[in-house]
Amino acid sequence: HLKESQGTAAEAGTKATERFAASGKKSKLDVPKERVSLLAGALIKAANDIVEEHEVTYEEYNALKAWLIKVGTDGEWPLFLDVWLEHTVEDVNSKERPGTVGTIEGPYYVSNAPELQTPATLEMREDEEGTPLLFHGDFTDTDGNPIKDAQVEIWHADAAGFYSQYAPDMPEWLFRGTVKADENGHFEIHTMQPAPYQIPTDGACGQLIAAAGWHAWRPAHIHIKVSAPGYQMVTQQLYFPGDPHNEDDIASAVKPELMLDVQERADGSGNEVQYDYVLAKE
Ligand code: MBD
Ligand code: FE
Repeated sequence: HLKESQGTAAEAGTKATERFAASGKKSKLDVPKERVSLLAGALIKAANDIVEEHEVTYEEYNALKAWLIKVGTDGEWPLFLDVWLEHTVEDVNSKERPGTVGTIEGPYYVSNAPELQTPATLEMREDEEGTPLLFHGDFTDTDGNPIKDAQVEIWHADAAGFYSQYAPDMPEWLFRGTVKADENGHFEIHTMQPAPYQIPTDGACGQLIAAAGWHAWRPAHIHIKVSAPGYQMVTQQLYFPGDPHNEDDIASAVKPELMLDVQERADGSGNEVQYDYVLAKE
């Protein structure tokens, strides 16, 4: 499947934009007037300060205007914001929460992925490329007691770096699932190790990256949302030691606590990793 076509940045961006518009997140636009004035004012001032400090020319101003318009027409506002801003929003908002560390959600989450009981196998194609990975762990509360009715929502890219529902010709729920832990809070998920991921290079974000001489890579990662009734949800990603992009993730979303300790399975059937979740009460 490494030859599957990626589709265009605008196709993926448009889907991400539509998905965001349809999600509950957008209905929370009732930010109080005082905060809007404070935050929008601070943002506008910061931009004006940059113009003054760096003596921005009209050529540069018009390049910016054209580029911002293209971010919208390519549907890349979710991508742009999640890559270059969400990490700080996540940091600021998770500081006080005890238990398992989180990181950004990114633009490619899809809610209501098929429910699977543990031990679960994520949907994949018959000749799926990659190294099999058995990902397992246990849920406890912050006192070390097992948690009942916990679930792991998991989504990740395939070995070619593509996400189902955001690239053409992929099964709808490929590498996406909602895995129910057992009554002891234990879960087991069979999947394939994802590959490093390059954000789309043919859209507005890719244009910025090329124009600035940056790179478009994120390290290989597995996206997770863990939850249980009465506990705070944790959104995070898990990473693989040795990935060259763990140190220079374009989305600044790697933390040491999110590094997996991957082992080869004794029977040679691929890799295995344990990662435990500690959830804080609501
Ligand atoms: C991704 O897969 C991702 O996780 C983030 C944060 C941004 C772009 C693509
Ligand atoms: Fe991702």
